[in-house]
This record gives sequence, structure tokens and C-alpha cells, in this order.
Amino acid sequence: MSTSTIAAIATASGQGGVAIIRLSGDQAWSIVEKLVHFKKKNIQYPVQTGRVYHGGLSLPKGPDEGDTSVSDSAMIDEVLVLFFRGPRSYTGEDIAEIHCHGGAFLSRVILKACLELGAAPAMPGEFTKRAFLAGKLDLTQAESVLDLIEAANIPMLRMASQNLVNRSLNDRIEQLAREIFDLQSPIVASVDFPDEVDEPAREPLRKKLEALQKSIDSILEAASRQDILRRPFQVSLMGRPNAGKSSLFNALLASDRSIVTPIAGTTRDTVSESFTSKNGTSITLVDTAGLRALETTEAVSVEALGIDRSWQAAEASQSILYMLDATNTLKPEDLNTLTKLSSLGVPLLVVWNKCDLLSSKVLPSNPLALEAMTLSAATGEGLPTLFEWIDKQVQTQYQTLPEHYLALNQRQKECFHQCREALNEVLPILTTHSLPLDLATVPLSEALRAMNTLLGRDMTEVMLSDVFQRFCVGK
Ligand SMILES: Nc1nc2c(ncn2[C@@H]2O[C@H](COP(=O)(O)OP(=O)(O)OP(=O)(O)O)[C@@H](O)[C@H]2O)c(=O)[nH]1
Ligand SMILES: [Mg+2]
Repeated sequence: MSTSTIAAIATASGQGGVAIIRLSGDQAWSIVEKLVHFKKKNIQYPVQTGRVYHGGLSLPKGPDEGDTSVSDSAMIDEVLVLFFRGPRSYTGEDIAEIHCHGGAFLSRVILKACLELGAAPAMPGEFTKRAFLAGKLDLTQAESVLDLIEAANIPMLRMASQNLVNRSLNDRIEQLAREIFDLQSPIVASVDFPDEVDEPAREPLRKKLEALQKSIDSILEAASRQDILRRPFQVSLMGRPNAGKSSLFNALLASDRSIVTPIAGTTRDTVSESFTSKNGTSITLVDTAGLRALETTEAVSVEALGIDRSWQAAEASQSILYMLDATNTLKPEDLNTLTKLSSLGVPLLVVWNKCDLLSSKVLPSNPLALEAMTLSAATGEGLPTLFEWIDKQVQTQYQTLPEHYLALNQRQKECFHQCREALNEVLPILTTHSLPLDLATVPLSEALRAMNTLLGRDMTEVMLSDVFQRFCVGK
């Protein structure tokens, strides 16, 4: 393990209330001490773990600037410093965190000073990688840290924290690894000690193998259903030009995000923005270019490119709102589009907009018998009902998901698939008596290796780098 002291800004870039510069390694405290002037009465030596210290931060002077000690007059910020002594820390090393005011420039200046005082810039995920290498977290727990950071809905938060705290996914993998080992060991024993150990009966082994295959299939099946939790819950606004998509987009977000004009074809590209629904899910709302049948001469126009993107948005959606101008009638073009949208198998709501311009609130005819409502993006009438409809879609799509932690990432799924493929090779050996049983040891070892890789055992530096470079710097 590297013993260098690393440093990074641990908070998101930009301005905020507080920014945190995190250091990990033997030099963490000594670097902080060169920057922060603590009141003597507030600090005891050796510094205590888990304590917060208050002080003034000054930048160290260059060699030609005389006195190099920190002083109040050169102070650039008042900071809090949190200290954890290794090995009882996140990384297993000494950790110091400088909590400064949340200026983007300020935090960069402090980081630069830490680097000039000997810290190395942390790579993405390097703090968590050090925690993994120090045995503080196993690999799936480290991946759960990333899941927690990236989560955009409550079930994903719950699943990630369950695995982080209770090692729920790990326990499941370790149990499967034990079952594979139990299958393999009597075969290996009979091969290694043919005089002392009889060849095991094939039928009980076959039953064990099939149970194992079933477990892995059900894990992969549950994981594919839970994939939805790893994606943003996307709701796209579709419809002909001028239906009021951008107006509704802005009304739902309560912000003037998209351009609205009376000119048909105003929105040329998809525009995305997120809001948090009542039940705590991050919803990505997408405004799209208006759909219309184009002349052949317009096939490569900006509008055509925009319409392509509208369809891409529809295909990536968890729900679609098809907007119509209630002062117009349903056109054959709308029917074509609605038929095509229905075939995507995504919940689809017909939204008759501009109801403020209608004298009667009776819904126009709806030949496809699709779920429909009226609203006015201009006055806000009907918006609460639309928010409820979106909430209902989230609930319905999340409710049917398996409860336990299986929202596997791509790496984890690949390991389960490798294990499953290796086990597939074992079955014909167990069921064909003419084949020597010891042929099963190789695929069973491969299946075990896949489970070990899942847990982060026997991994090369390259494989580990692959996992941790998905993290942000400072985590
Ligand atoms: N009276 C009324 N006018 C509306 C309503 N919603 C939108 N409009 C008007 O309809 C026109 C078109 O609105 P947009 O929101 O730009 O329509 P769009 O569907 O995004 O149009 P494109 O971007 O061209 O596809 C604008 O003049 C809006 O002010 C509404 O609920 N009531
Ligand atoms: Mg628009």
C-alpha cells in the first residue's frame, strides 16, 4: 500500500456553505499544522482522534518572504479541522479534514497549499481504495459507497446503505461461494486421494448444482428488474409543435428553463432538468422538439435532428406525457405518434393543454382509450393532478421490485454471469456417467474465482483501478 499522504477537495465543485479538503496519510496532521493556527488553549498534544479543532488558516509564505510560520494577520479563512487517527479511520490512515467556507477559489487555494506542503493529489476514489486495501471495506461495500453517492431514489439509498452497513450482498456472495466449494471439495478429495476417498454420488451433486444455478438465476433476474433504480426516472414531454410542452416543462419545474414562443418549432433540442417528487425520487423531466411529419427536403434539417432526439428521449423514458392543444382536434398525425408511443410499453398520459381557453371542460374524444387529463400550463390548473400521476408511476414501477440489495452494477453482473456459465459446464459432467467426474473441478474453480472477484479477492491492480476510477476525486 502507498504511504504517501493524499489530498483532495471532498465536496462538490462550485460555491456552497462549506467546502472540505481531505487529507489521508502519515503527514495529514503535520501538513494541517503548517496551515492552521490553533489557539494553544484549544488543543492538546497529541491531537485526539474524532475531535474538531478551530483555527485560522494562513497560506505558507514563500522562501523569500521571511517568516514561514502561520499568523493571524496572514489569515485567509477561519476553519474547522476534523482529525481521525489511523487505523480507526475511513482509510485506516490518519485523516484530517479542513472545513473551510465554501468558496470554489478558496478551497482550490487551500488544496494547492496542501500539495505544496508535500501531499499528493488524490486519484478518483483513492480514499475508498485505501479503505479497501486496509481491509476497512470489502469491494462490494466500497461500490455501495459509490451507489449511495449516485442514488437518485429512496430504494437505491436503502439498498446501498444496507450493503454498506450490513454487508447484505457480501453475505449472499459468500454463501454462494461456500456452496460451490461444498460441491467441489468431495470431487477434489476423491481425485487427490483415490485410495482413501470414494467418488461422490453424482445425483446429490446434481441437485446441489441445480439449486445453485437457480439461486444465481434469481439474483440476475432480480438485478435486471432493479436496473431501473440505477437510471434516472425519466418523464418526457412529447407532442406536436406549439402544444405547450416547454410551457408545461417550465411550470412543472417552477422555473423559466425552456424558451417559449408562439412560433411552432421553437424547441430544437432536448432539454433536461431534475426535480424531486413528493415521494423523494429524483425525476428527470425532458422537454423535446415538437413532432411533425417532415417533407423529404427537410430530412436532414436541424428540425429533423431535433425530432430524432425527441424519439430517443421517448425510448429512454419511464413515463411519457403526450401533449395536445385542447383548442385543436386530434389529428391523424397525433394518432400515428400515439400508436407508436404506446408500442414502447411505457406508461403514457395524454395531456390536453390550454384548458384555460376552453369554454367547456369536457375532454375531447380519445379514440385510443388512453389515460388522459386536461390542464393549463399557463394558469397551473391541473398541475397537482399531473404531479400525482407522476408519483403514482414511480410508486408502481418501484413497488414491484425485490426488497433486498441486488441492484447490481455492471461489474457485479458480469461476475455472476461468469459464475453461471462455469456452472453450466458442470451439469453435463454430473449427468453423463461416462465422463470422468474430475472434469468438473476446472469449471467449479472458475465459478469460485468469479465469486472471489466479486468480493474483490485476488484482483490485479488494473482491475481495482477500473473499479475505483468511477468514483469522484475526494471520495
Ligand atoms: N392560453 C394558453 N397558452 C399556452 C398554454 N401553454 C402554452 N401556451 C402558449 O402556446 C405557445 C407555444 O407554447 P410552447 O410551450 O412554446 O409550445 P411547445 O410545445 O414547446 O412548442 P415547440 O417548442 O415549438 O414544439 C406559446 O405562445 C405559449 O404561451 C396554456 O396552457 N394556455
Ligand atoms: Mg418547446
